[in-house]
Amino acid sequence: MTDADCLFCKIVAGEIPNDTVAETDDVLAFRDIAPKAPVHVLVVPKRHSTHAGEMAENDPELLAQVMRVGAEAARSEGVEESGYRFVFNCGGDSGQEVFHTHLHVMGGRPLTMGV
Ligand code: DGP
Repeated sequence: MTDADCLFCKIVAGEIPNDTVAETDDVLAFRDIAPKAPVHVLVVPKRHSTHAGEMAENDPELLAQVMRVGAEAARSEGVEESGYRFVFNCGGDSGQEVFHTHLHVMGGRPLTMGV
């Protein structure tokens, strides 16, 4: 399922260019357009869903794939040893701006709780 108005569905469909880091049949990982750390990769399921909390209930296997690809991206981006952060924003108060499930993988410098 895709949402015609969804930015990340358009990236998955190739309608908007992206800097791809990794891709599987079900998941795409690409660099964030406004990185908040030296490494900032977004990992998205190709199938549309609103956020990770929804996926955890409706499609936990695909959510696990998203996290696996995130861990592989951390390794390929060179931050596995130094450490990195996984972030899922879920809904408005979390700061979520794009309402298509995405995992932020951030690293490359010491991170604070404020990022
Ligand atoms: P969030 O606030 O959790 O919804 O994060 C959305 C992220 O998406 C934010 O860090 C910026 C990123 N972003 C927004 N538009 C684009 C885009 O067109 N391309 C890419 N690569 N990233 C985008």
